[in-house]
Amino acid sequence: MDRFVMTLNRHIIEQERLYPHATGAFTALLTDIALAAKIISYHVNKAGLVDILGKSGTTNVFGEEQEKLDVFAHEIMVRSLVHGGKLCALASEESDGLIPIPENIPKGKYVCLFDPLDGSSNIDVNVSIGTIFSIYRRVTSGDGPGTLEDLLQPGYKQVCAGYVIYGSSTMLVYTTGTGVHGFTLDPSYGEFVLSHPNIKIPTKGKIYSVNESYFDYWDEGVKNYVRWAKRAVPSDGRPMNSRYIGSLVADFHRNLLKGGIFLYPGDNKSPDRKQGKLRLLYEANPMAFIVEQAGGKASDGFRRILDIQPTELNQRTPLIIGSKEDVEIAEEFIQGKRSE
Ligand code: AHM
Ligand code: MG
Repeated sequence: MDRFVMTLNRHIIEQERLYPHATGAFTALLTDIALAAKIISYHVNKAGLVDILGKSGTTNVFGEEQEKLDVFAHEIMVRSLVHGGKLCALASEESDGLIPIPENIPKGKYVCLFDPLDGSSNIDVNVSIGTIFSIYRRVTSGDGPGTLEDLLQPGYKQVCAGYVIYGSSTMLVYTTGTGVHGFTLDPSYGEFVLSHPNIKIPTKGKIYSVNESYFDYWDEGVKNYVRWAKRAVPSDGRPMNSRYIGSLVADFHRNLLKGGIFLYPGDNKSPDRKQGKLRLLYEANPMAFIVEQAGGKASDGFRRILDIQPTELNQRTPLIIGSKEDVEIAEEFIQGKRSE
């Protein structure tokens, strides 16, 4: 089929045909997520008009209460997803605990976890931000409400993961375990169109992406890796290039297409940062599933991210993710197997 006319909807349907017992639940779920993404995208694009329309927490010229964009994105995701009858529970980085499906709505066989607007502190300065999502099959039997057990699954059990990046254009990138595919929103007719089929991350990249202001708080292994990455050794392509936006979806997306490594290690700046900042279920797992499907790697320095058994919804994890060789080199430093 001509690439130009491959819309997200058609693509999902074709992917679902690969599974003879598929019920169409998946198509419905991803369609709901794509609709939420279009609504959020529209509002993110309008965010620069806050000075005209009124800032969050105030009233706009029409006397209406303004909502913070990340809270708004959370509500749009929940409203788009709860009514479809395909989910038995949800969880969002923007809310504590399991989000139940209302009583009058049938409970489906999937759960969805999401970060509705990651990097939202960047909205004010017009930096790309994103929505990240992750879908699992429920593990509890029956068709009753889902439980925490359904949500606390290791990442290798994901059946779908993706993100939407609100950047110079809006893109939705997703995997169902058969490669990674990227769709760009054509604003003229409001459709996501296949623009990046079967994305593969280069095996080795030139970019390292980390918040170096935490350098003094890192373990020696992380320090040694970053020292290695920036040392000038032209024969093996170093120094690597430093690029850090501070918006996970944007940093990850660039590295996925160009190759490289993103690190958010733990540090000792304060006791709650031992495991870094990023959340296993809402940020690390979906990105790890995507990067592996693209031929890359994701680790906490010692373990494959997708093998970690979560114990709580808000669990944090160090994240080292990107091109396979780059992540493997970083792991060697972090594990103390090499120091230069
Ligand atoms: P958020 O979920 O509160 O938006 O925070 C997550 C963001 C990521 O997008 C980004 O990688 C990280 O925080 C940046 O943190 P830092 O400013 O510590 O480098
Ligand atoms: Mg986040």
